[in-house]
Amino acid sequence: MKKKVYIGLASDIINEAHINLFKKANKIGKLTVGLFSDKAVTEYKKLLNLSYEKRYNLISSIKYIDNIIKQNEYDYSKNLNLLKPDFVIHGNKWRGLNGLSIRKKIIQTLKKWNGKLIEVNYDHDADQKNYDIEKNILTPDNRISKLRRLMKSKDIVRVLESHNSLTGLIIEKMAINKKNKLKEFDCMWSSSLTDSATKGKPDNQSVDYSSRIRTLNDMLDVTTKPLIFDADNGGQIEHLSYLVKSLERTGVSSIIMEDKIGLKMNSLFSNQSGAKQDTPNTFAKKIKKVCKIRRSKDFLVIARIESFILGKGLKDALKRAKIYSKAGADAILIHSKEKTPKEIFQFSKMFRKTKYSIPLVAVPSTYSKVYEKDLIKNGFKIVIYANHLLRAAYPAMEFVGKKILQNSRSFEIENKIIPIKKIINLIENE
Ligand code: SPV
Ligand code: MG
Repeated sequence: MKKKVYIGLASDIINEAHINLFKKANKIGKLTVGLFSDKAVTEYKKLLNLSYEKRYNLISSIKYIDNIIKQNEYDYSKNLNLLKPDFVIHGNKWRGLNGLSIRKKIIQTLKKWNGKLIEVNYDHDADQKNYDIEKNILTPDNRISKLRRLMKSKDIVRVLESHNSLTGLIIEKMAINKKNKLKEFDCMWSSSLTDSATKGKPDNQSVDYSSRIRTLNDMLDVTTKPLIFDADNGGQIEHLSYLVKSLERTGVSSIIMEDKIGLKMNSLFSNQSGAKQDTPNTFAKKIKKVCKIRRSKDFLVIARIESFILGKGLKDALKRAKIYSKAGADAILIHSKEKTPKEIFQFSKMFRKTKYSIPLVAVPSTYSKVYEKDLIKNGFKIVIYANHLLRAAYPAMEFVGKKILQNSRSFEIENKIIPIKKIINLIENE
């Protein structure tokens, strides 16, 4: 009987090295490719630029591959136990923070039926080429679709505020290993509060959309992760189509609009007496408009409800959520400035029972004790840490400035700041 060979594939580029590998595997026996789902990929590295379906199409015409199945976890065990291949072929570089433990598990699993792991030499040149090509296939469309794909493949999409390219790079590159799984921020949040504060202006729309979009361009230039744009109330309905067009062209994945009118005021101010909420039906028109004018269905419109911020209560919030969902919103951000998530959890409990239920977004700035697992349990699909990088940077900069003044030199703070070399290495020289 023909031997069975298995190769796990988590790439959106097929190069010569891959083809040679498939060819070799096909000579040994019947080749099954376990194509990694988005979920499996994000367990150990960043989401790929191409969706599972696009990657499936890409490899389905390769004649050396006899069979393609989905591998839904980085851990190979499930598919290996199902298929019992004689051989697994893999490059001799094991990526990801837990790559080596995955390798060990493959060897152990294969042992059960005398199967073997074959490791082939890793091709550095091909890998570098892949990296270069990968950058080029990051079209705005590919980036736009990443948020929806993440919502499908993750328990919760973790979003962190970014106000410039450097914070974008921090979000792009930071990852930790927790319980043998990769943990990272999936997406950037372009916050009106921190973008304005970075420019020394109040969060009242004095920084106009042109300036906001310039910041977006800077961030998107050097990153590959998706971005959600805080559009305040979206501005005039007559101007929305120009805004949406610019956002889609730059590769932004989502617009969040809040249902407030008049001079904009940040929602975390305790005194909201000057702030007014739009009528639900007028605001719904803005949602409908975005749905109509967006080019990509993957460009998500998220409606932000300010009822709790303005003391209007649960009933008003639920009434609005239903109207906004009916108007075509892809998700609801239910905002709150309470110390606990009690009111947003009450909201989600009721809302999720209705036929208008759509994914929920939380911004736990004031109720920061809440764990992500509790947000997940209560039906939240996106969590936005809305201002934290700026809040971290500001006191650090003040501290250093003061210390230089006090000491009349900078030596004392050398061990509190990163070496210049590290900053240089942070930035890729293309
Ligand atoms: C922002 O980050 O700009 C937001 C969230 O809109 S909040 O500051 O809570 O209004
Ligand atoms: Mg804002």
